[in-house]
Amino acid sequence: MSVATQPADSKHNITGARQAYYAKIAKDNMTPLWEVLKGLVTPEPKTAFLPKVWKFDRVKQLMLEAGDVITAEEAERRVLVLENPGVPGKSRVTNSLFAGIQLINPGEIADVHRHVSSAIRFVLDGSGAYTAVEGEKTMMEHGDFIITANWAPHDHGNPGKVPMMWLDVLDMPTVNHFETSFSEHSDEKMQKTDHEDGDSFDRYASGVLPDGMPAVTNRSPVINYPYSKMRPILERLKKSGDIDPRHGARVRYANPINGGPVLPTMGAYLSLFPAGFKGEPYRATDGTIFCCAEGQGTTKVGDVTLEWGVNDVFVIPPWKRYSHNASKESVLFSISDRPAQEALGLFREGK
Ligand code: 1HN
Repeated sequence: MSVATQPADSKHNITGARQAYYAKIAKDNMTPLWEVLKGLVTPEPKTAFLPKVWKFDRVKQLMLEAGDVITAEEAERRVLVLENPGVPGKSRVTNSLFAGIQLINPGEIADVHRHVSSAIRFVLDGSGAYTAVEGEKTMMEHGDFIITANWAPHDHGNPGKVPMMWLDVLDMPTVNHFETSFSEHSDEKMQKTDHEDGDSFDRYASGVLPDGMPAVTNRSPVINYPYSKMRPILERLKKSGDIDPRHGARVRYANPINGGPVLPTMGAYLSLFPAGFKGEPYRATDGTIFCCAEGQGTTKVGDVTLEWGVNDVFVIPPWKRYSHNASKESVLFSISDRPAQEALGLFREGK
């Protein structure tokens, strides 16, 4: 008997009738919204992702062991995925972002490829290695922030003497959410680099722009934002007292053409916290990945306290209230999908 033709007095059997009806409509690939509505349209953001810190001492040891079990060439990219413990098996650190640590040993290369996913690198440990992006070969130094935009050819190599490690963050889960992934491998092992190291920074981020250049505005033309250039700016902010009670003395990595985010899908900041900084609480809808470039401190997220030091990486899920404390003068890099949320009108922040 269908629900519609049930006599009014059959209330006692309503559950059975509904179940039968649900089973029936399931065969037509339909399901009742009223059974799932509350879980779909939540009054506040709901997340299965958890706060978590990866300590660099341990990460470094495990990365070096990865160097014993596989070459960079065999792996294509020798990366250990930072898996959020709340959502294992999905290669995600937040719902929209991938994070991993990459190792290139002396003498190794990671050859040329490109993909729709944009990537950023934040350099952790070592020196003497390079990343080549769109014809610019940039040497990697601790704290450098390197972008590889959508479809930009890129390769890495380590002609130096020590292992090189960095944090990779990609918008891959976002690209895969839209089911828009393309990728291709080049036959070249290394791309031809006809732009000297630092070319894109000097060319586009020095207060002038090449005249007549078409203004590409949805991504930054700068390949590397070197730590050696960013760190003194934080010092200026600190000295002039431009210190946000939540975020410290903070700069946003910008597209020098229009001041917008470096990439449409990911935005990044660099924050300095004076020694003894006790941050006010903050929360926002963008799950955020932090990496400590200098110093030592803790970040309180709800009942959890994450302790961090140099090169540790930690993640704060969306809409979880957190506050930073620095025992020493500290610098934190951070990255999230905030530009994407803002473009879609989704971003919210608060106390
Ligand atoms: C990738 O292409 C790189 O080019 C690093 O260095 C990490 C993680 C997932 C997919 C592609 C790289 C990656 C990646």
